[in-house]
Amino acid sequence: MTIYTPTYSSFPIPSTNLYTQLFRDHDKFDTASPAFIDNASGVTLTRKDVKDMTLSLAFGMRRVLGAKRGDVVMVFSPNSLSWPVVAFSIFAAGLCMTPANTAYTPSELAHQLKDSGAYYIFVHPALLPVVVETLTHLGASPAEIKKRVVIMALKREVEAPTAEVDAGGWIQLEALLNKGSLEREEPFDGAQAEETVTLCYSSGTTGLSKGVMTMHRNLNSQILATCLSFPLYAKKDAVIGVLPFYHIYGLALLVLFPFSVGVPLVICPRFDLALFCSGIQKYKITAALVVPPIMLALINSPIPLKYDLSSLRIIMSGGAPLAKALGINLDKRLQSMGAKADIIQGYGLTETSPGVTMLRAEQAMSKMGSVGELAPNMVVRLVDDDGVDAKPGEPGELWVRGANVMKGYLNNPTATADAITPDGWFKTGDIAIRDDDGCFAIVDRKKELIKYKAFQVPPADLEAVLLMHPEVGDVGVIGIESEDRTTELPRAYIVPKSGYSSLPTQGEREKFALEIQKWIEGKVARHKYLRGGVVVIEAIPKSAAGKILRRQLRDLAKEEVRL
Ligand code: 4UV
Repeated sequence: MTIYTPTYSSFPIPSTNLYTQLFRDHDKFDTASPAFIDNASGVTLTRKDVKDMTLSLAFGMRRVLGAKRGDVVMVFSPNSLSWPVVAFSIFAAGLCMTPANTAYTPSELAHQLKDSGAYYIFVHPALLPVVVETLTHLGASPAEIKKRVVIMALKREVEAPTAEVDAGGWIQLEALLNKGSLEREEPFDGAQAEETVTLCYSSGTTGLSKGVMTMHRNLNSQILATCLSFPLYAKKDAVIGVLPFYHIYGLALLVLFPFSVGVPLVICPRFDLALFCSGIQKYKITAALVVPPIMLALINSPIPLKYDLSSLRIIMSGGAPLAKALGINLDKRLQSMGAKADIIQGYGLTETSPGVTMLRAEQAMSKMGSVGELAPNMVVRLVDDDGVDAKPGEPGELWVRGANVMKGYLNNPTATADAITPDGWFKTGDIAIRDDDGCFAIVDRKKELIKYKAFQVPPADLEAVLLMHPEVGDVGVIGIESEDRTTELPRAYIVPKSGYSSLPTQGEREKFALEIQKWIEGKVARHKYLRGGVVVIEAIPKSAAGKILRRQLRDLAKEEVRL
């Protein structure tokens, strides 16, 4: 068996809870320095603010709300100043956080809510209607809804809560603050390292979204590994936080990592290129963590030219493949603007908390397109379909073992057993090649997951919704490459209920396809829309066991003209 090991030395993973890890060096840093800054308003939380509020809110969660150790709390909010405070409080109070994608429709949110068993929901005021509709649909009474929902906004971040929210008598975040401090009332026992601290949702290699049981120790390991592979320094660096905090990439590398090393995070509620660039200029941002579509916008839009981006020293892409040309073009554009940053790439998964590999800054140019070296405390194998080692230099499925690998999928021992071998190898479903310098390139994806601009689109989700359409007999969903080759687009192959021959002309089939494409809008989150089109076919190719043969659909896609 060939096992590839990192060049970084391994280190012991602290067996404390994540709260302790985050605040371990708190007193070493200037506690009056900014920890989180709202990019739009400039409102700032100092490190002291964050610590005080965290302990106070953790107390409020336990003693005012009545949450008990291990309870699951949902967070449903775009990036905001209160986001890290709520997250840190959940960790401090010994609760478990399940952050939800803010684009979710009520039925998607209901799946995560039921599956995770979350009782309390911390929600941004603008998303309250989605939560109310979800809970009502799940049978909660108006009184119960009022007990479970907390409006997630701090007085200092909103002018005033919206009249509707205020009038509704909802529990406000502020009402849970200043009632006491968890530190004084309930000292930590430091024995939670193996407990689940977050439940982010991922479909893994197959099926519907599942709760990924990430342990305190997984995230402790991620934080310490990032200190080696992507070092940031207090007083020198500042990071811009535009990626969604509910996704493991944003959560680990924006919410947790900069804070734990004393570096401020400038928070953007959503991606707005002008606000993003003005934030870089205003706060002299040194590190930007992005996804390839943001890099594309930085290259192609005239907006960045209006700003001074010369403070940037490093830009990291992740979540989806970064084409070498994209990196090179961004480098050129930055240089044309008098800026110079190392453009690197990280690779990981929700299930690996997330870091598996990261390119070193000094290799940015020479290895552009590579996802870099293995992270500390992780080992990998590259294997073929039978679990046999790929020959050196040849592609194979990447299997990973080590400190970042999740405990398993919540309430789903079958999916866990399919994903993790008895000797601890997690099967990523990604095909990689390793070069002679120990750097990896992700060359293909074996699993069914589609990534639309780094957002997960599980085909099974879309198939289940499409089967609810009265005219859909059978369906298979795959991802196709966009014309500009920058992302995958979800595409559905559909067999009409009345049979293929019931739509004998191309015109009828196209009309049906367009109807379906429109019908799905509003029923699923926007990133799952069928941007890759709908194609009517005679039969969905399936194995003897009834499994959709997606490879055959992908072959079909290569031959077809996009509708
Ligand atoms: O579960 P998930 O949605 O997780 C992520 C995690 C992203 C990152 C980004 C930067 C990091 O440093 C890091 O540690 C983690 O997206 O989706 C996991 C799948 O996304 C694809 C791959 O198919 C994973 O199985 N993916 C993620 N990053 C890359 C990638 C990449 N750099 N290149 C190609 N595919």
